Amino acid sequence: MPSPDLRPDLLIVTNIPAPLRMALAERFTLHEAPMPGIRAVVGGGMAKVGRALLDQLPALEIVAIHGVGHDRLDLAALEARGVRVTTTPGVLTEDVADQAIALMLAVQRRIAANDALVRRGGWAAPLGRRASGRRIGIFGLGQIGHAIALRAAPFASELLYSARTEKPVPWTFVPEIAALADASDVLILAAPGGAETDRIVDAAVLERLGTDGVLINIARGSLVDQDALIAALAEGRVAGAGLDVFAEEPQVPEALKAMDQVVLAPHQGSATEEGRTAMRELVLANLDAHFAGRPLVTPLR
Ligand code: 8YV
Repeated sequence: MPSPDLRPDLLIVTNIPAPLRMALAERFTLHEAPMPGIRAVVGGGMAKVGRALLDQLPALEIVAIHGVGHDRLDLAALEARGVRVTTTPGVLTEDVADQAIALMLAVQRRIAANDALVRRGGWAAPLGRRASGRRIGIFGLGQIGHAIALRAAPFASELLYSARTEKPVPWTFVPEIAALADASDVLILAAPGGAETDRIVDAAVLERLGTDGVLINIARGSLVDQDALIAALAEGRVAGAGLDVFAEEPQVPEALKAMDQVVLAPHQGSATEEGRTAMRELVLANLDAHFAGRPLVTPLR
């Protein structure tokens, strides 16, 4: 462990778990605001690092993301300045996929609403919907989308997916999201955020999902036109939604909180003891490798 004055300066740009902060504090001098000596930045998958911040960090060498998302990093600007970027792929895939399936089942079987009912002393519950035998569409078939597909397949009468290109998988490729929504009873979003997917689930896509349709989002809130979703849910133009992510986290619209056909989670996809331990270790391994002059463990590119 370097002596306190020799510890490199590190800037934390989002909320990070306390155990990660403690481990970083053993190796680095931590900062919450930019200063010229900063050599490393750490943040979650929602971390924003753009030109305005980079201009204040002339000594920056590495951005180590605690997560797989990097849609709010200006990768071109980082590359132009020779700043290295790492994420934590692989170690959260299964947990995020589990969360997608948990939300899918919870919405269809009214798990959250019924839990609240019983806690209020109630017993007479409205019927749910059968969760098996559904047409399940997955938008985005990267590592996480693929892991969701493996879990969803036993529930599906047909499993469909959208991706940039067709993949060597036994599921039906539907390139365009509106057509995917049309052919699905459950639409699960598993694609990265960013300009390409910004509000790609709009009123028209929700219309195609239809009155029996359920939307599950474990990706990014930015993929969904949240106002259009609220309107579609309120008017019964889609049946329900399971949402782990929102347009302006941590804000969740009151309208969504009031709907019992919706299951809400505070961005918990990767939030397991095991997943977060592995994510933390990977962030530290990447930073240790960088500052020891060794190859990065999981460089973004
Ligand atoms: C985390 C995420 O909740 O991986 C991502 O991109 O959004 C989540 O796994 C977040 O990064 C926690 O720091």
